[in-house]
Amino acid sequence: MAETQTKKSKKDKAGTKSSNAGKEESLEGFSKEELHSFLREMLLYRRFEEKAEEAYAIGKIGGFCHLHIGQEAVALGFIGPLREDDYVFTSYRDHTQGLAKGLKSGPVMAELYGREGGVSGGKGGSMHIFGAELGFMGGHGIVGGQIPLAAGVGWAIRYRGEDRVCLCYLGDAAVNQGAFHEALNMSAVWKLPVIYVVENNEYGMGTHFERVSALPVVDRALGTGVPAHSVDGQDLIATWKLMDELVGKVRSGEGPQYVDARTYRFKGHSMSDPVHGVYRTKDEVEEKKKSDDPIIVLRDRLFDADLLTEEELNAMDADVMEEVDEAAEFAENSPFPAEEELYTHTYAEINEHGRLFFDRRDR
Ligand SMILES: Cc1ncc(C[n+]2csc(CCOP(=O)(O)OP(=O)(O)O)c2C)c(N)n1
Ligand SMILES: [Mg+2]
Repeated sequence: MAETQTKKSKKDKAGTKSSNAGKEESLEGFSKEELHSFLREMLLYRRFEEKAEEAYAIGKIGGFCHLHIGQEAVALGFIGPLREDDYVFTSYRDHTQGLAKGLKSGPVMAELYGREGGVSGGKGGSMHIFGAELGFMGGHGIVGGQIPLAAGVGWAIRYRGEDRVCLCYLGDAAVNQGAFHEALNMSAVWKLPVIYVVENNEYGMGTHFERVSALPVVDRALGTGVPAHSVDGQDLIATWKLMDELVGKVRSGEGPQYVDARTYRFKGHSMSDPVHGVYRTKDEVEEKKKSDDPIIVLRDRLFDADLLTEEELNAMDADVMEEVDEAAEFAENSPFPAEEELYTHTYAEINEHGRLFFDRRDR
């Protein structure tokens, strides 16, 4: 993301400085240290994903790999205000949310590389980043599959009388799944402590949301009784503030909430897809990258408020680059899982007749 390093003055001259119109959420309430940590965190996600992209291109990562580039503020803005013992569920576009919930970059990268040191032992890959001990409940490849699971965890929280919160991310295309409506309805009836966040990046693979929905994303919770909100998901500060407020409501027993987080994917649907293809224009993507890059939006706001210098930004970037290089090195040095691992963490065993049967041995 060379653009992040571009000098502000240069950008101003070129007239390409990110437009902060409508993105003037006050920085009040955040210390300079906090704001710097936000920027560093989002830079880490970006550099991590760029490294994954590079590793995929040279065959170090195989299978599916969906990047979150462009959507970083949605990861940090919703997970940041949570407590360590809160839960997070997400879809297959899951690397940065795992990092945001506290997973280390080395084991996340090793999972992408399919190595033993990965967070899922190298057997889950990009779509199955997990960290149950940190409340990070995955990484789900079935569109909408995580929604009823999150409702189930919400129910468990209530049953145990805890004040934890469960955050459930889903893509815009997932609101057309039956499970979405069933889970939201039950969540409202039982006042479950779940916050459903739609990462509304406008597309489900190559299909624009308007082609598959008569109503906008924010209205799709209508009829379930779950209160709905819409936020500029490219504005970290606005996103963080909204989430902070919602977490307070949910923790105090008000029941579920629903958020339409308006965002945009800067890369193709997955690593095997073109950046724009025929479903959106190159200009559309370029325009969004210029006006709506969440890292540039925050960076420029800090520059404008004299809360960040070029030197500080460069040092921050060098620091995350080093962390990401170390993550790749960690992945590289981790062995592939042993062959016997094919038979662990699975429900199946081969019985004496050579047939596959369900098995609960390792659970
Ligand atoms: C039940 C199901 N149907 C279809 C697919 C194939 N599929 C994978 S991703 C995807 C699009 C999902 O888009 P969205 O929910 O908007 O998430 P995004 O990729 O934009 O993050 C589809 C249809 C799937 N994985 N699961
Ligand atoms: Mg989408």
